[in-house]
Amino acid sequence: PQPLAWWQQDIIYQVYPRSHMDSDGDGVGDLKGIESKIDHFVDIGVGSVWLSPIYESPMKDFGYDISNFTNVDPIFGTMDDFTSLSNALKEKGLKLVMDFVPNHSSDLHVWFNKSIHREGKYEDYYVWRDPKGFDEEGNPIVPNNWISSFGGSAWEWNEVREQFYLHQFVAGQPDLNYENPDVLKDMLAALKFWLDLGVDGFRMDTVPSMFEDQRFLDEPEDPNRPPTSIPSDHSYWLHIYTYDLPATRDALAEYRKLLDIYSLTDGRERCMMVEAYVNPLEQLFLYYGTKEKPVAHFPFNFEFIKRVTTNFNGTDIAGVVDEWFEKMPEGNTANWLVGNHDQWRIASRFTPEVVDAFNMLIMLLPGSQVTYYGEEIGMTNANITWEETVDPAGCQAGPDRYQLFSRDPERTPMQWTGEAGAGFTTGNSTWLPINPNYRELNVQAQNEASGDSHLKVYKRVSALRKTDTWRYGSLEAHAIDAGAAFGYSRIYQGKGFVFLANYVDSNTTINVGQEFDDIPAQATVYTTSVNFQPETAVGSSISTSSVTISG
Ligand code: TEU
Repeated sequence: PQPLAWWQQDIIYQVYPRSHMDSDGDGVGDLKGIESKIDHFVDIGVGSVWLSPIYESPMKDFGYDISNFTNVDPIFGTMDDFTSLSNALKEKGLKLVMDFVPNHSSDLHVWFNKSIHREGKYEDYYVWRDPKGFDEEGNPIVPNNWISSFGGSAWEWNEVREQFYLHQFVAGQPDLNYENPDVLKDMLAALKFWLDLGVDGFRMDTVPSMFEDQRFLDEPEDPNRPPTSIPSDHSYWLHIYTYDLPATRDALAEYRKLLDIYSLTDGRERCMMVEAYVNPLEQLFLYYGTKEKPVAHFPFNFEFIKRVTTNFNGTDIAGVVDEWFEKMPEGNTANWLVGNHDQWRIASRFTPEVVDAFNMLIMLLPGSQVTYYGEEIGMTNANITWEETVDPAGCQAGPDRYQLFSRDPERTPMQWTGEAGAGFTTGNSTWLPINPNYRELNVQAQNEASGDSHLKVYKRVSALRKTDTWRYGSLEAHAIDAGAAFGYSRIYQGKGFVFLANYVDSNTTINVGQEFDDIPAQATVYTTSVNFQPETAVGSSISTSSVTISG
């Protein structure tokens, strides 16, 4: 069998830099902090670290609003700190993946200032439109009904240029105009800057937003929108003129080409993963591109987030797995994840008891895997009050609705120890409150636990990804006992393992040999259940004939 590339085999670990580790006591995580925690990455067996944006930014969207694409923000450190981190990761055999935000810059980027003043080639670097007219009070009327993801119109008036500019997120994130080929050229140069520093890959932010239909027509109302829907929940209008236009993939293919040049030159594979919340799967899979014109190595698989909701069971899980493998065009790699900095944490979306089940589920399926920091210890959403809310998605929703939209709860500082500051900071305050459950729920406690812990389970399971059974094993996956459970077997050359999870509050007895084909006598069964039972711990060799998972 073909050897797997690093991004296929080894876990990709997402670090949200503000919340990972604070080296200077200012309450915000930084690059030196991340470097000081490399042992943790090694300890849990991940293979690469993806950093959410660390670029210069006024932080209106906490780094996703970039004022200089080729420098590090002082809150995170210096370029020297970056080089030091990059070298330190390399020394341990870890890859470095950076976030890249192709769709927009900050309104404080020099390009935007030049664009406001119509300076030279920058005049059309952003999406500028005349007002539709002026109302009785003389206020300019927006060009059309396009809305921002965070609520309200996507158009912001600029007094100086006397035009509106487009922003699909906060007003401080003006949309770059990819109709202008110079924009792509300059953005490629920014990407090249980081490639020259040895970066191994990129996560491309909100790519479907890159192009807009040039007729600037009103979006039609979504016929299926619930009567209570509000603009910021994305279901108010359809997004046919502002989202997922075919030109997007042509531009991304140019980014990919640049990566491939680097890979071909020195034989180190550079990887591109793209963030695209797109339905249906056939449409999402276009982001893989083709053999002749590759686009992404993979578009993130958000299906477990979108389709596995409160009252899910094994049938829902099986549905996601089946559909992905059925529809994914041949020659591509699947990928699995259950969280990121925009989504509630697993323990809070469901219950803390399913943390291991989800970690195992996504780590042992064939395909790439992404872990959001803190999921290895089952961190939970923090309770953030309206006064403490800083995320623009929460702030713009207002005091009555912020809890529905704010992404602060899943972005709180990493819980390293039970000491004051959670081992995250020596300072007295942090940019977001530390979840008070850090006293019990932290890396140190889970490492030292006498019994099992989320962390111990995670480590054992991540070690399995380094075996040939995981690498090359077959996959047989299905719901069991009418959806009470879900499981899969992975078999390679007469060896194998079975993953079984019970999702209901009652016992399920599973005859593994009957449920799955060709189970070797010495297969290892990895079970988990709603009530985590240390006796049936992960990786214990259990007789394969019959396994009871208690609910
Ligand atoms: O998110 C893009 C995106 O689709 C978001 O609108 C997402 O649906 C939302 O955050 C859910 O609340 C990316 C980044 O992941 C996000 O953090 C940024 O805020 C956004 O782009 C703008 O750069």
